[in-house]
Amino acid sequence: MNPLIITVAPVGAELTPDQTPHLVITPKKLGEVARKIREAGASIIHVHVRNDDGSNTHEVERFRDAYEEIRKNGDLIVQFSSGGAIGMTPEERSLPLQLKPEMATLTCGSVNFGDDIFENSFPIMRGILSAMDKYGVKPELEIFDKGHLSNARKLEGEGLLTFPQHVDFVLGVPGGLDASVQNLCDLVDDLPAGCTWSVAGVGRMQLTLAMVAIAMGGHVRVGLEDNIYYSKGRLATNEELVARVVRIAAEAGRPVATPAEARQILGVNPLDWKGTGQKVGTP
Ligand code: KMH
Ligand code: ZN
Repeated sequence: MNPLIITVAPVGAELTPDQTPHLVITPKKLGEVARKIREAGASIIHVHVRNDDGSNTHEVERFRDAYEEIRKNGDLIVQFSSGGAIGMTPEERSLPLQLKPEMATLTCGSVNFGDDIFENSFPIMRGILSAMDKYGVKPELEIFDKGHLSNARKLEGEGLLTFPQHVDFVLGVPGGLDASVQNLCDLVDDLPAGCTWSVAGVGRMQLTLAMVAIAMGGHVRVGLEDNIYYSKGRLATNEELVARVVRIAAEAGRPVATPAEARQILGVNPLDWKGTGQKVGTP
């Protein structure tokens, strides 16, 4: 069985500190969480950053500090969010890519997002892709709705993407495709040949879809960005969400990928980081 890649999204942009005491705010705390989730079995960390007061930011310096703290705490693949928070400009969302993270997300289309719209027009997607291309960042295609795969094909037709790619199905956002097993199977059927995929179920479907992905040979994203509960009424930590997936994978006979194995599976460039404290994004 192919090794299971576990991605953790510990922060997100929608959570507020009053919802859970486990929301990570400072880069230092993010580094500590990176160490804990690595020890638990994760291989990718999906990064959003916050100001000290908990509000959202997409400032390059904050990403630099976060990247550095993660690197001090181990070898996780670092994946920046290029989605940011609702209301951020496309330019703001692209700027941290200059730090050359190994990976970054590319949401493949606009989608209703609660009462808001998460805007990803073709010009926005082209702009983010061209920054990724410039800085050698591997995209993870975020698919919130069925049509987003068609949009990715259109970008391929324009020569801006090549397949296969790594794809993450984010299911259950209010306004996006529901988090059902049937929807996941339909999306997997529709994937271009050779793509690898993971699933991020929002809310209580996180666990169900993780179990289904383990059985189907896909990969899994967990973390407080998508779900803050371990079970009904009981708040989760990121590391215990990982530990549960690792236990289920073990029962299913699925080995868990180390970051080095995940780099190989995904074709991510090896670490350009040579030691604790080195600034990233400098030649
Ligand atoms: N916060 C959402 C509006 C991403 O990280 O690329 C977008 C998001 C997707 O979280
Ligand atoms: Zn995100």
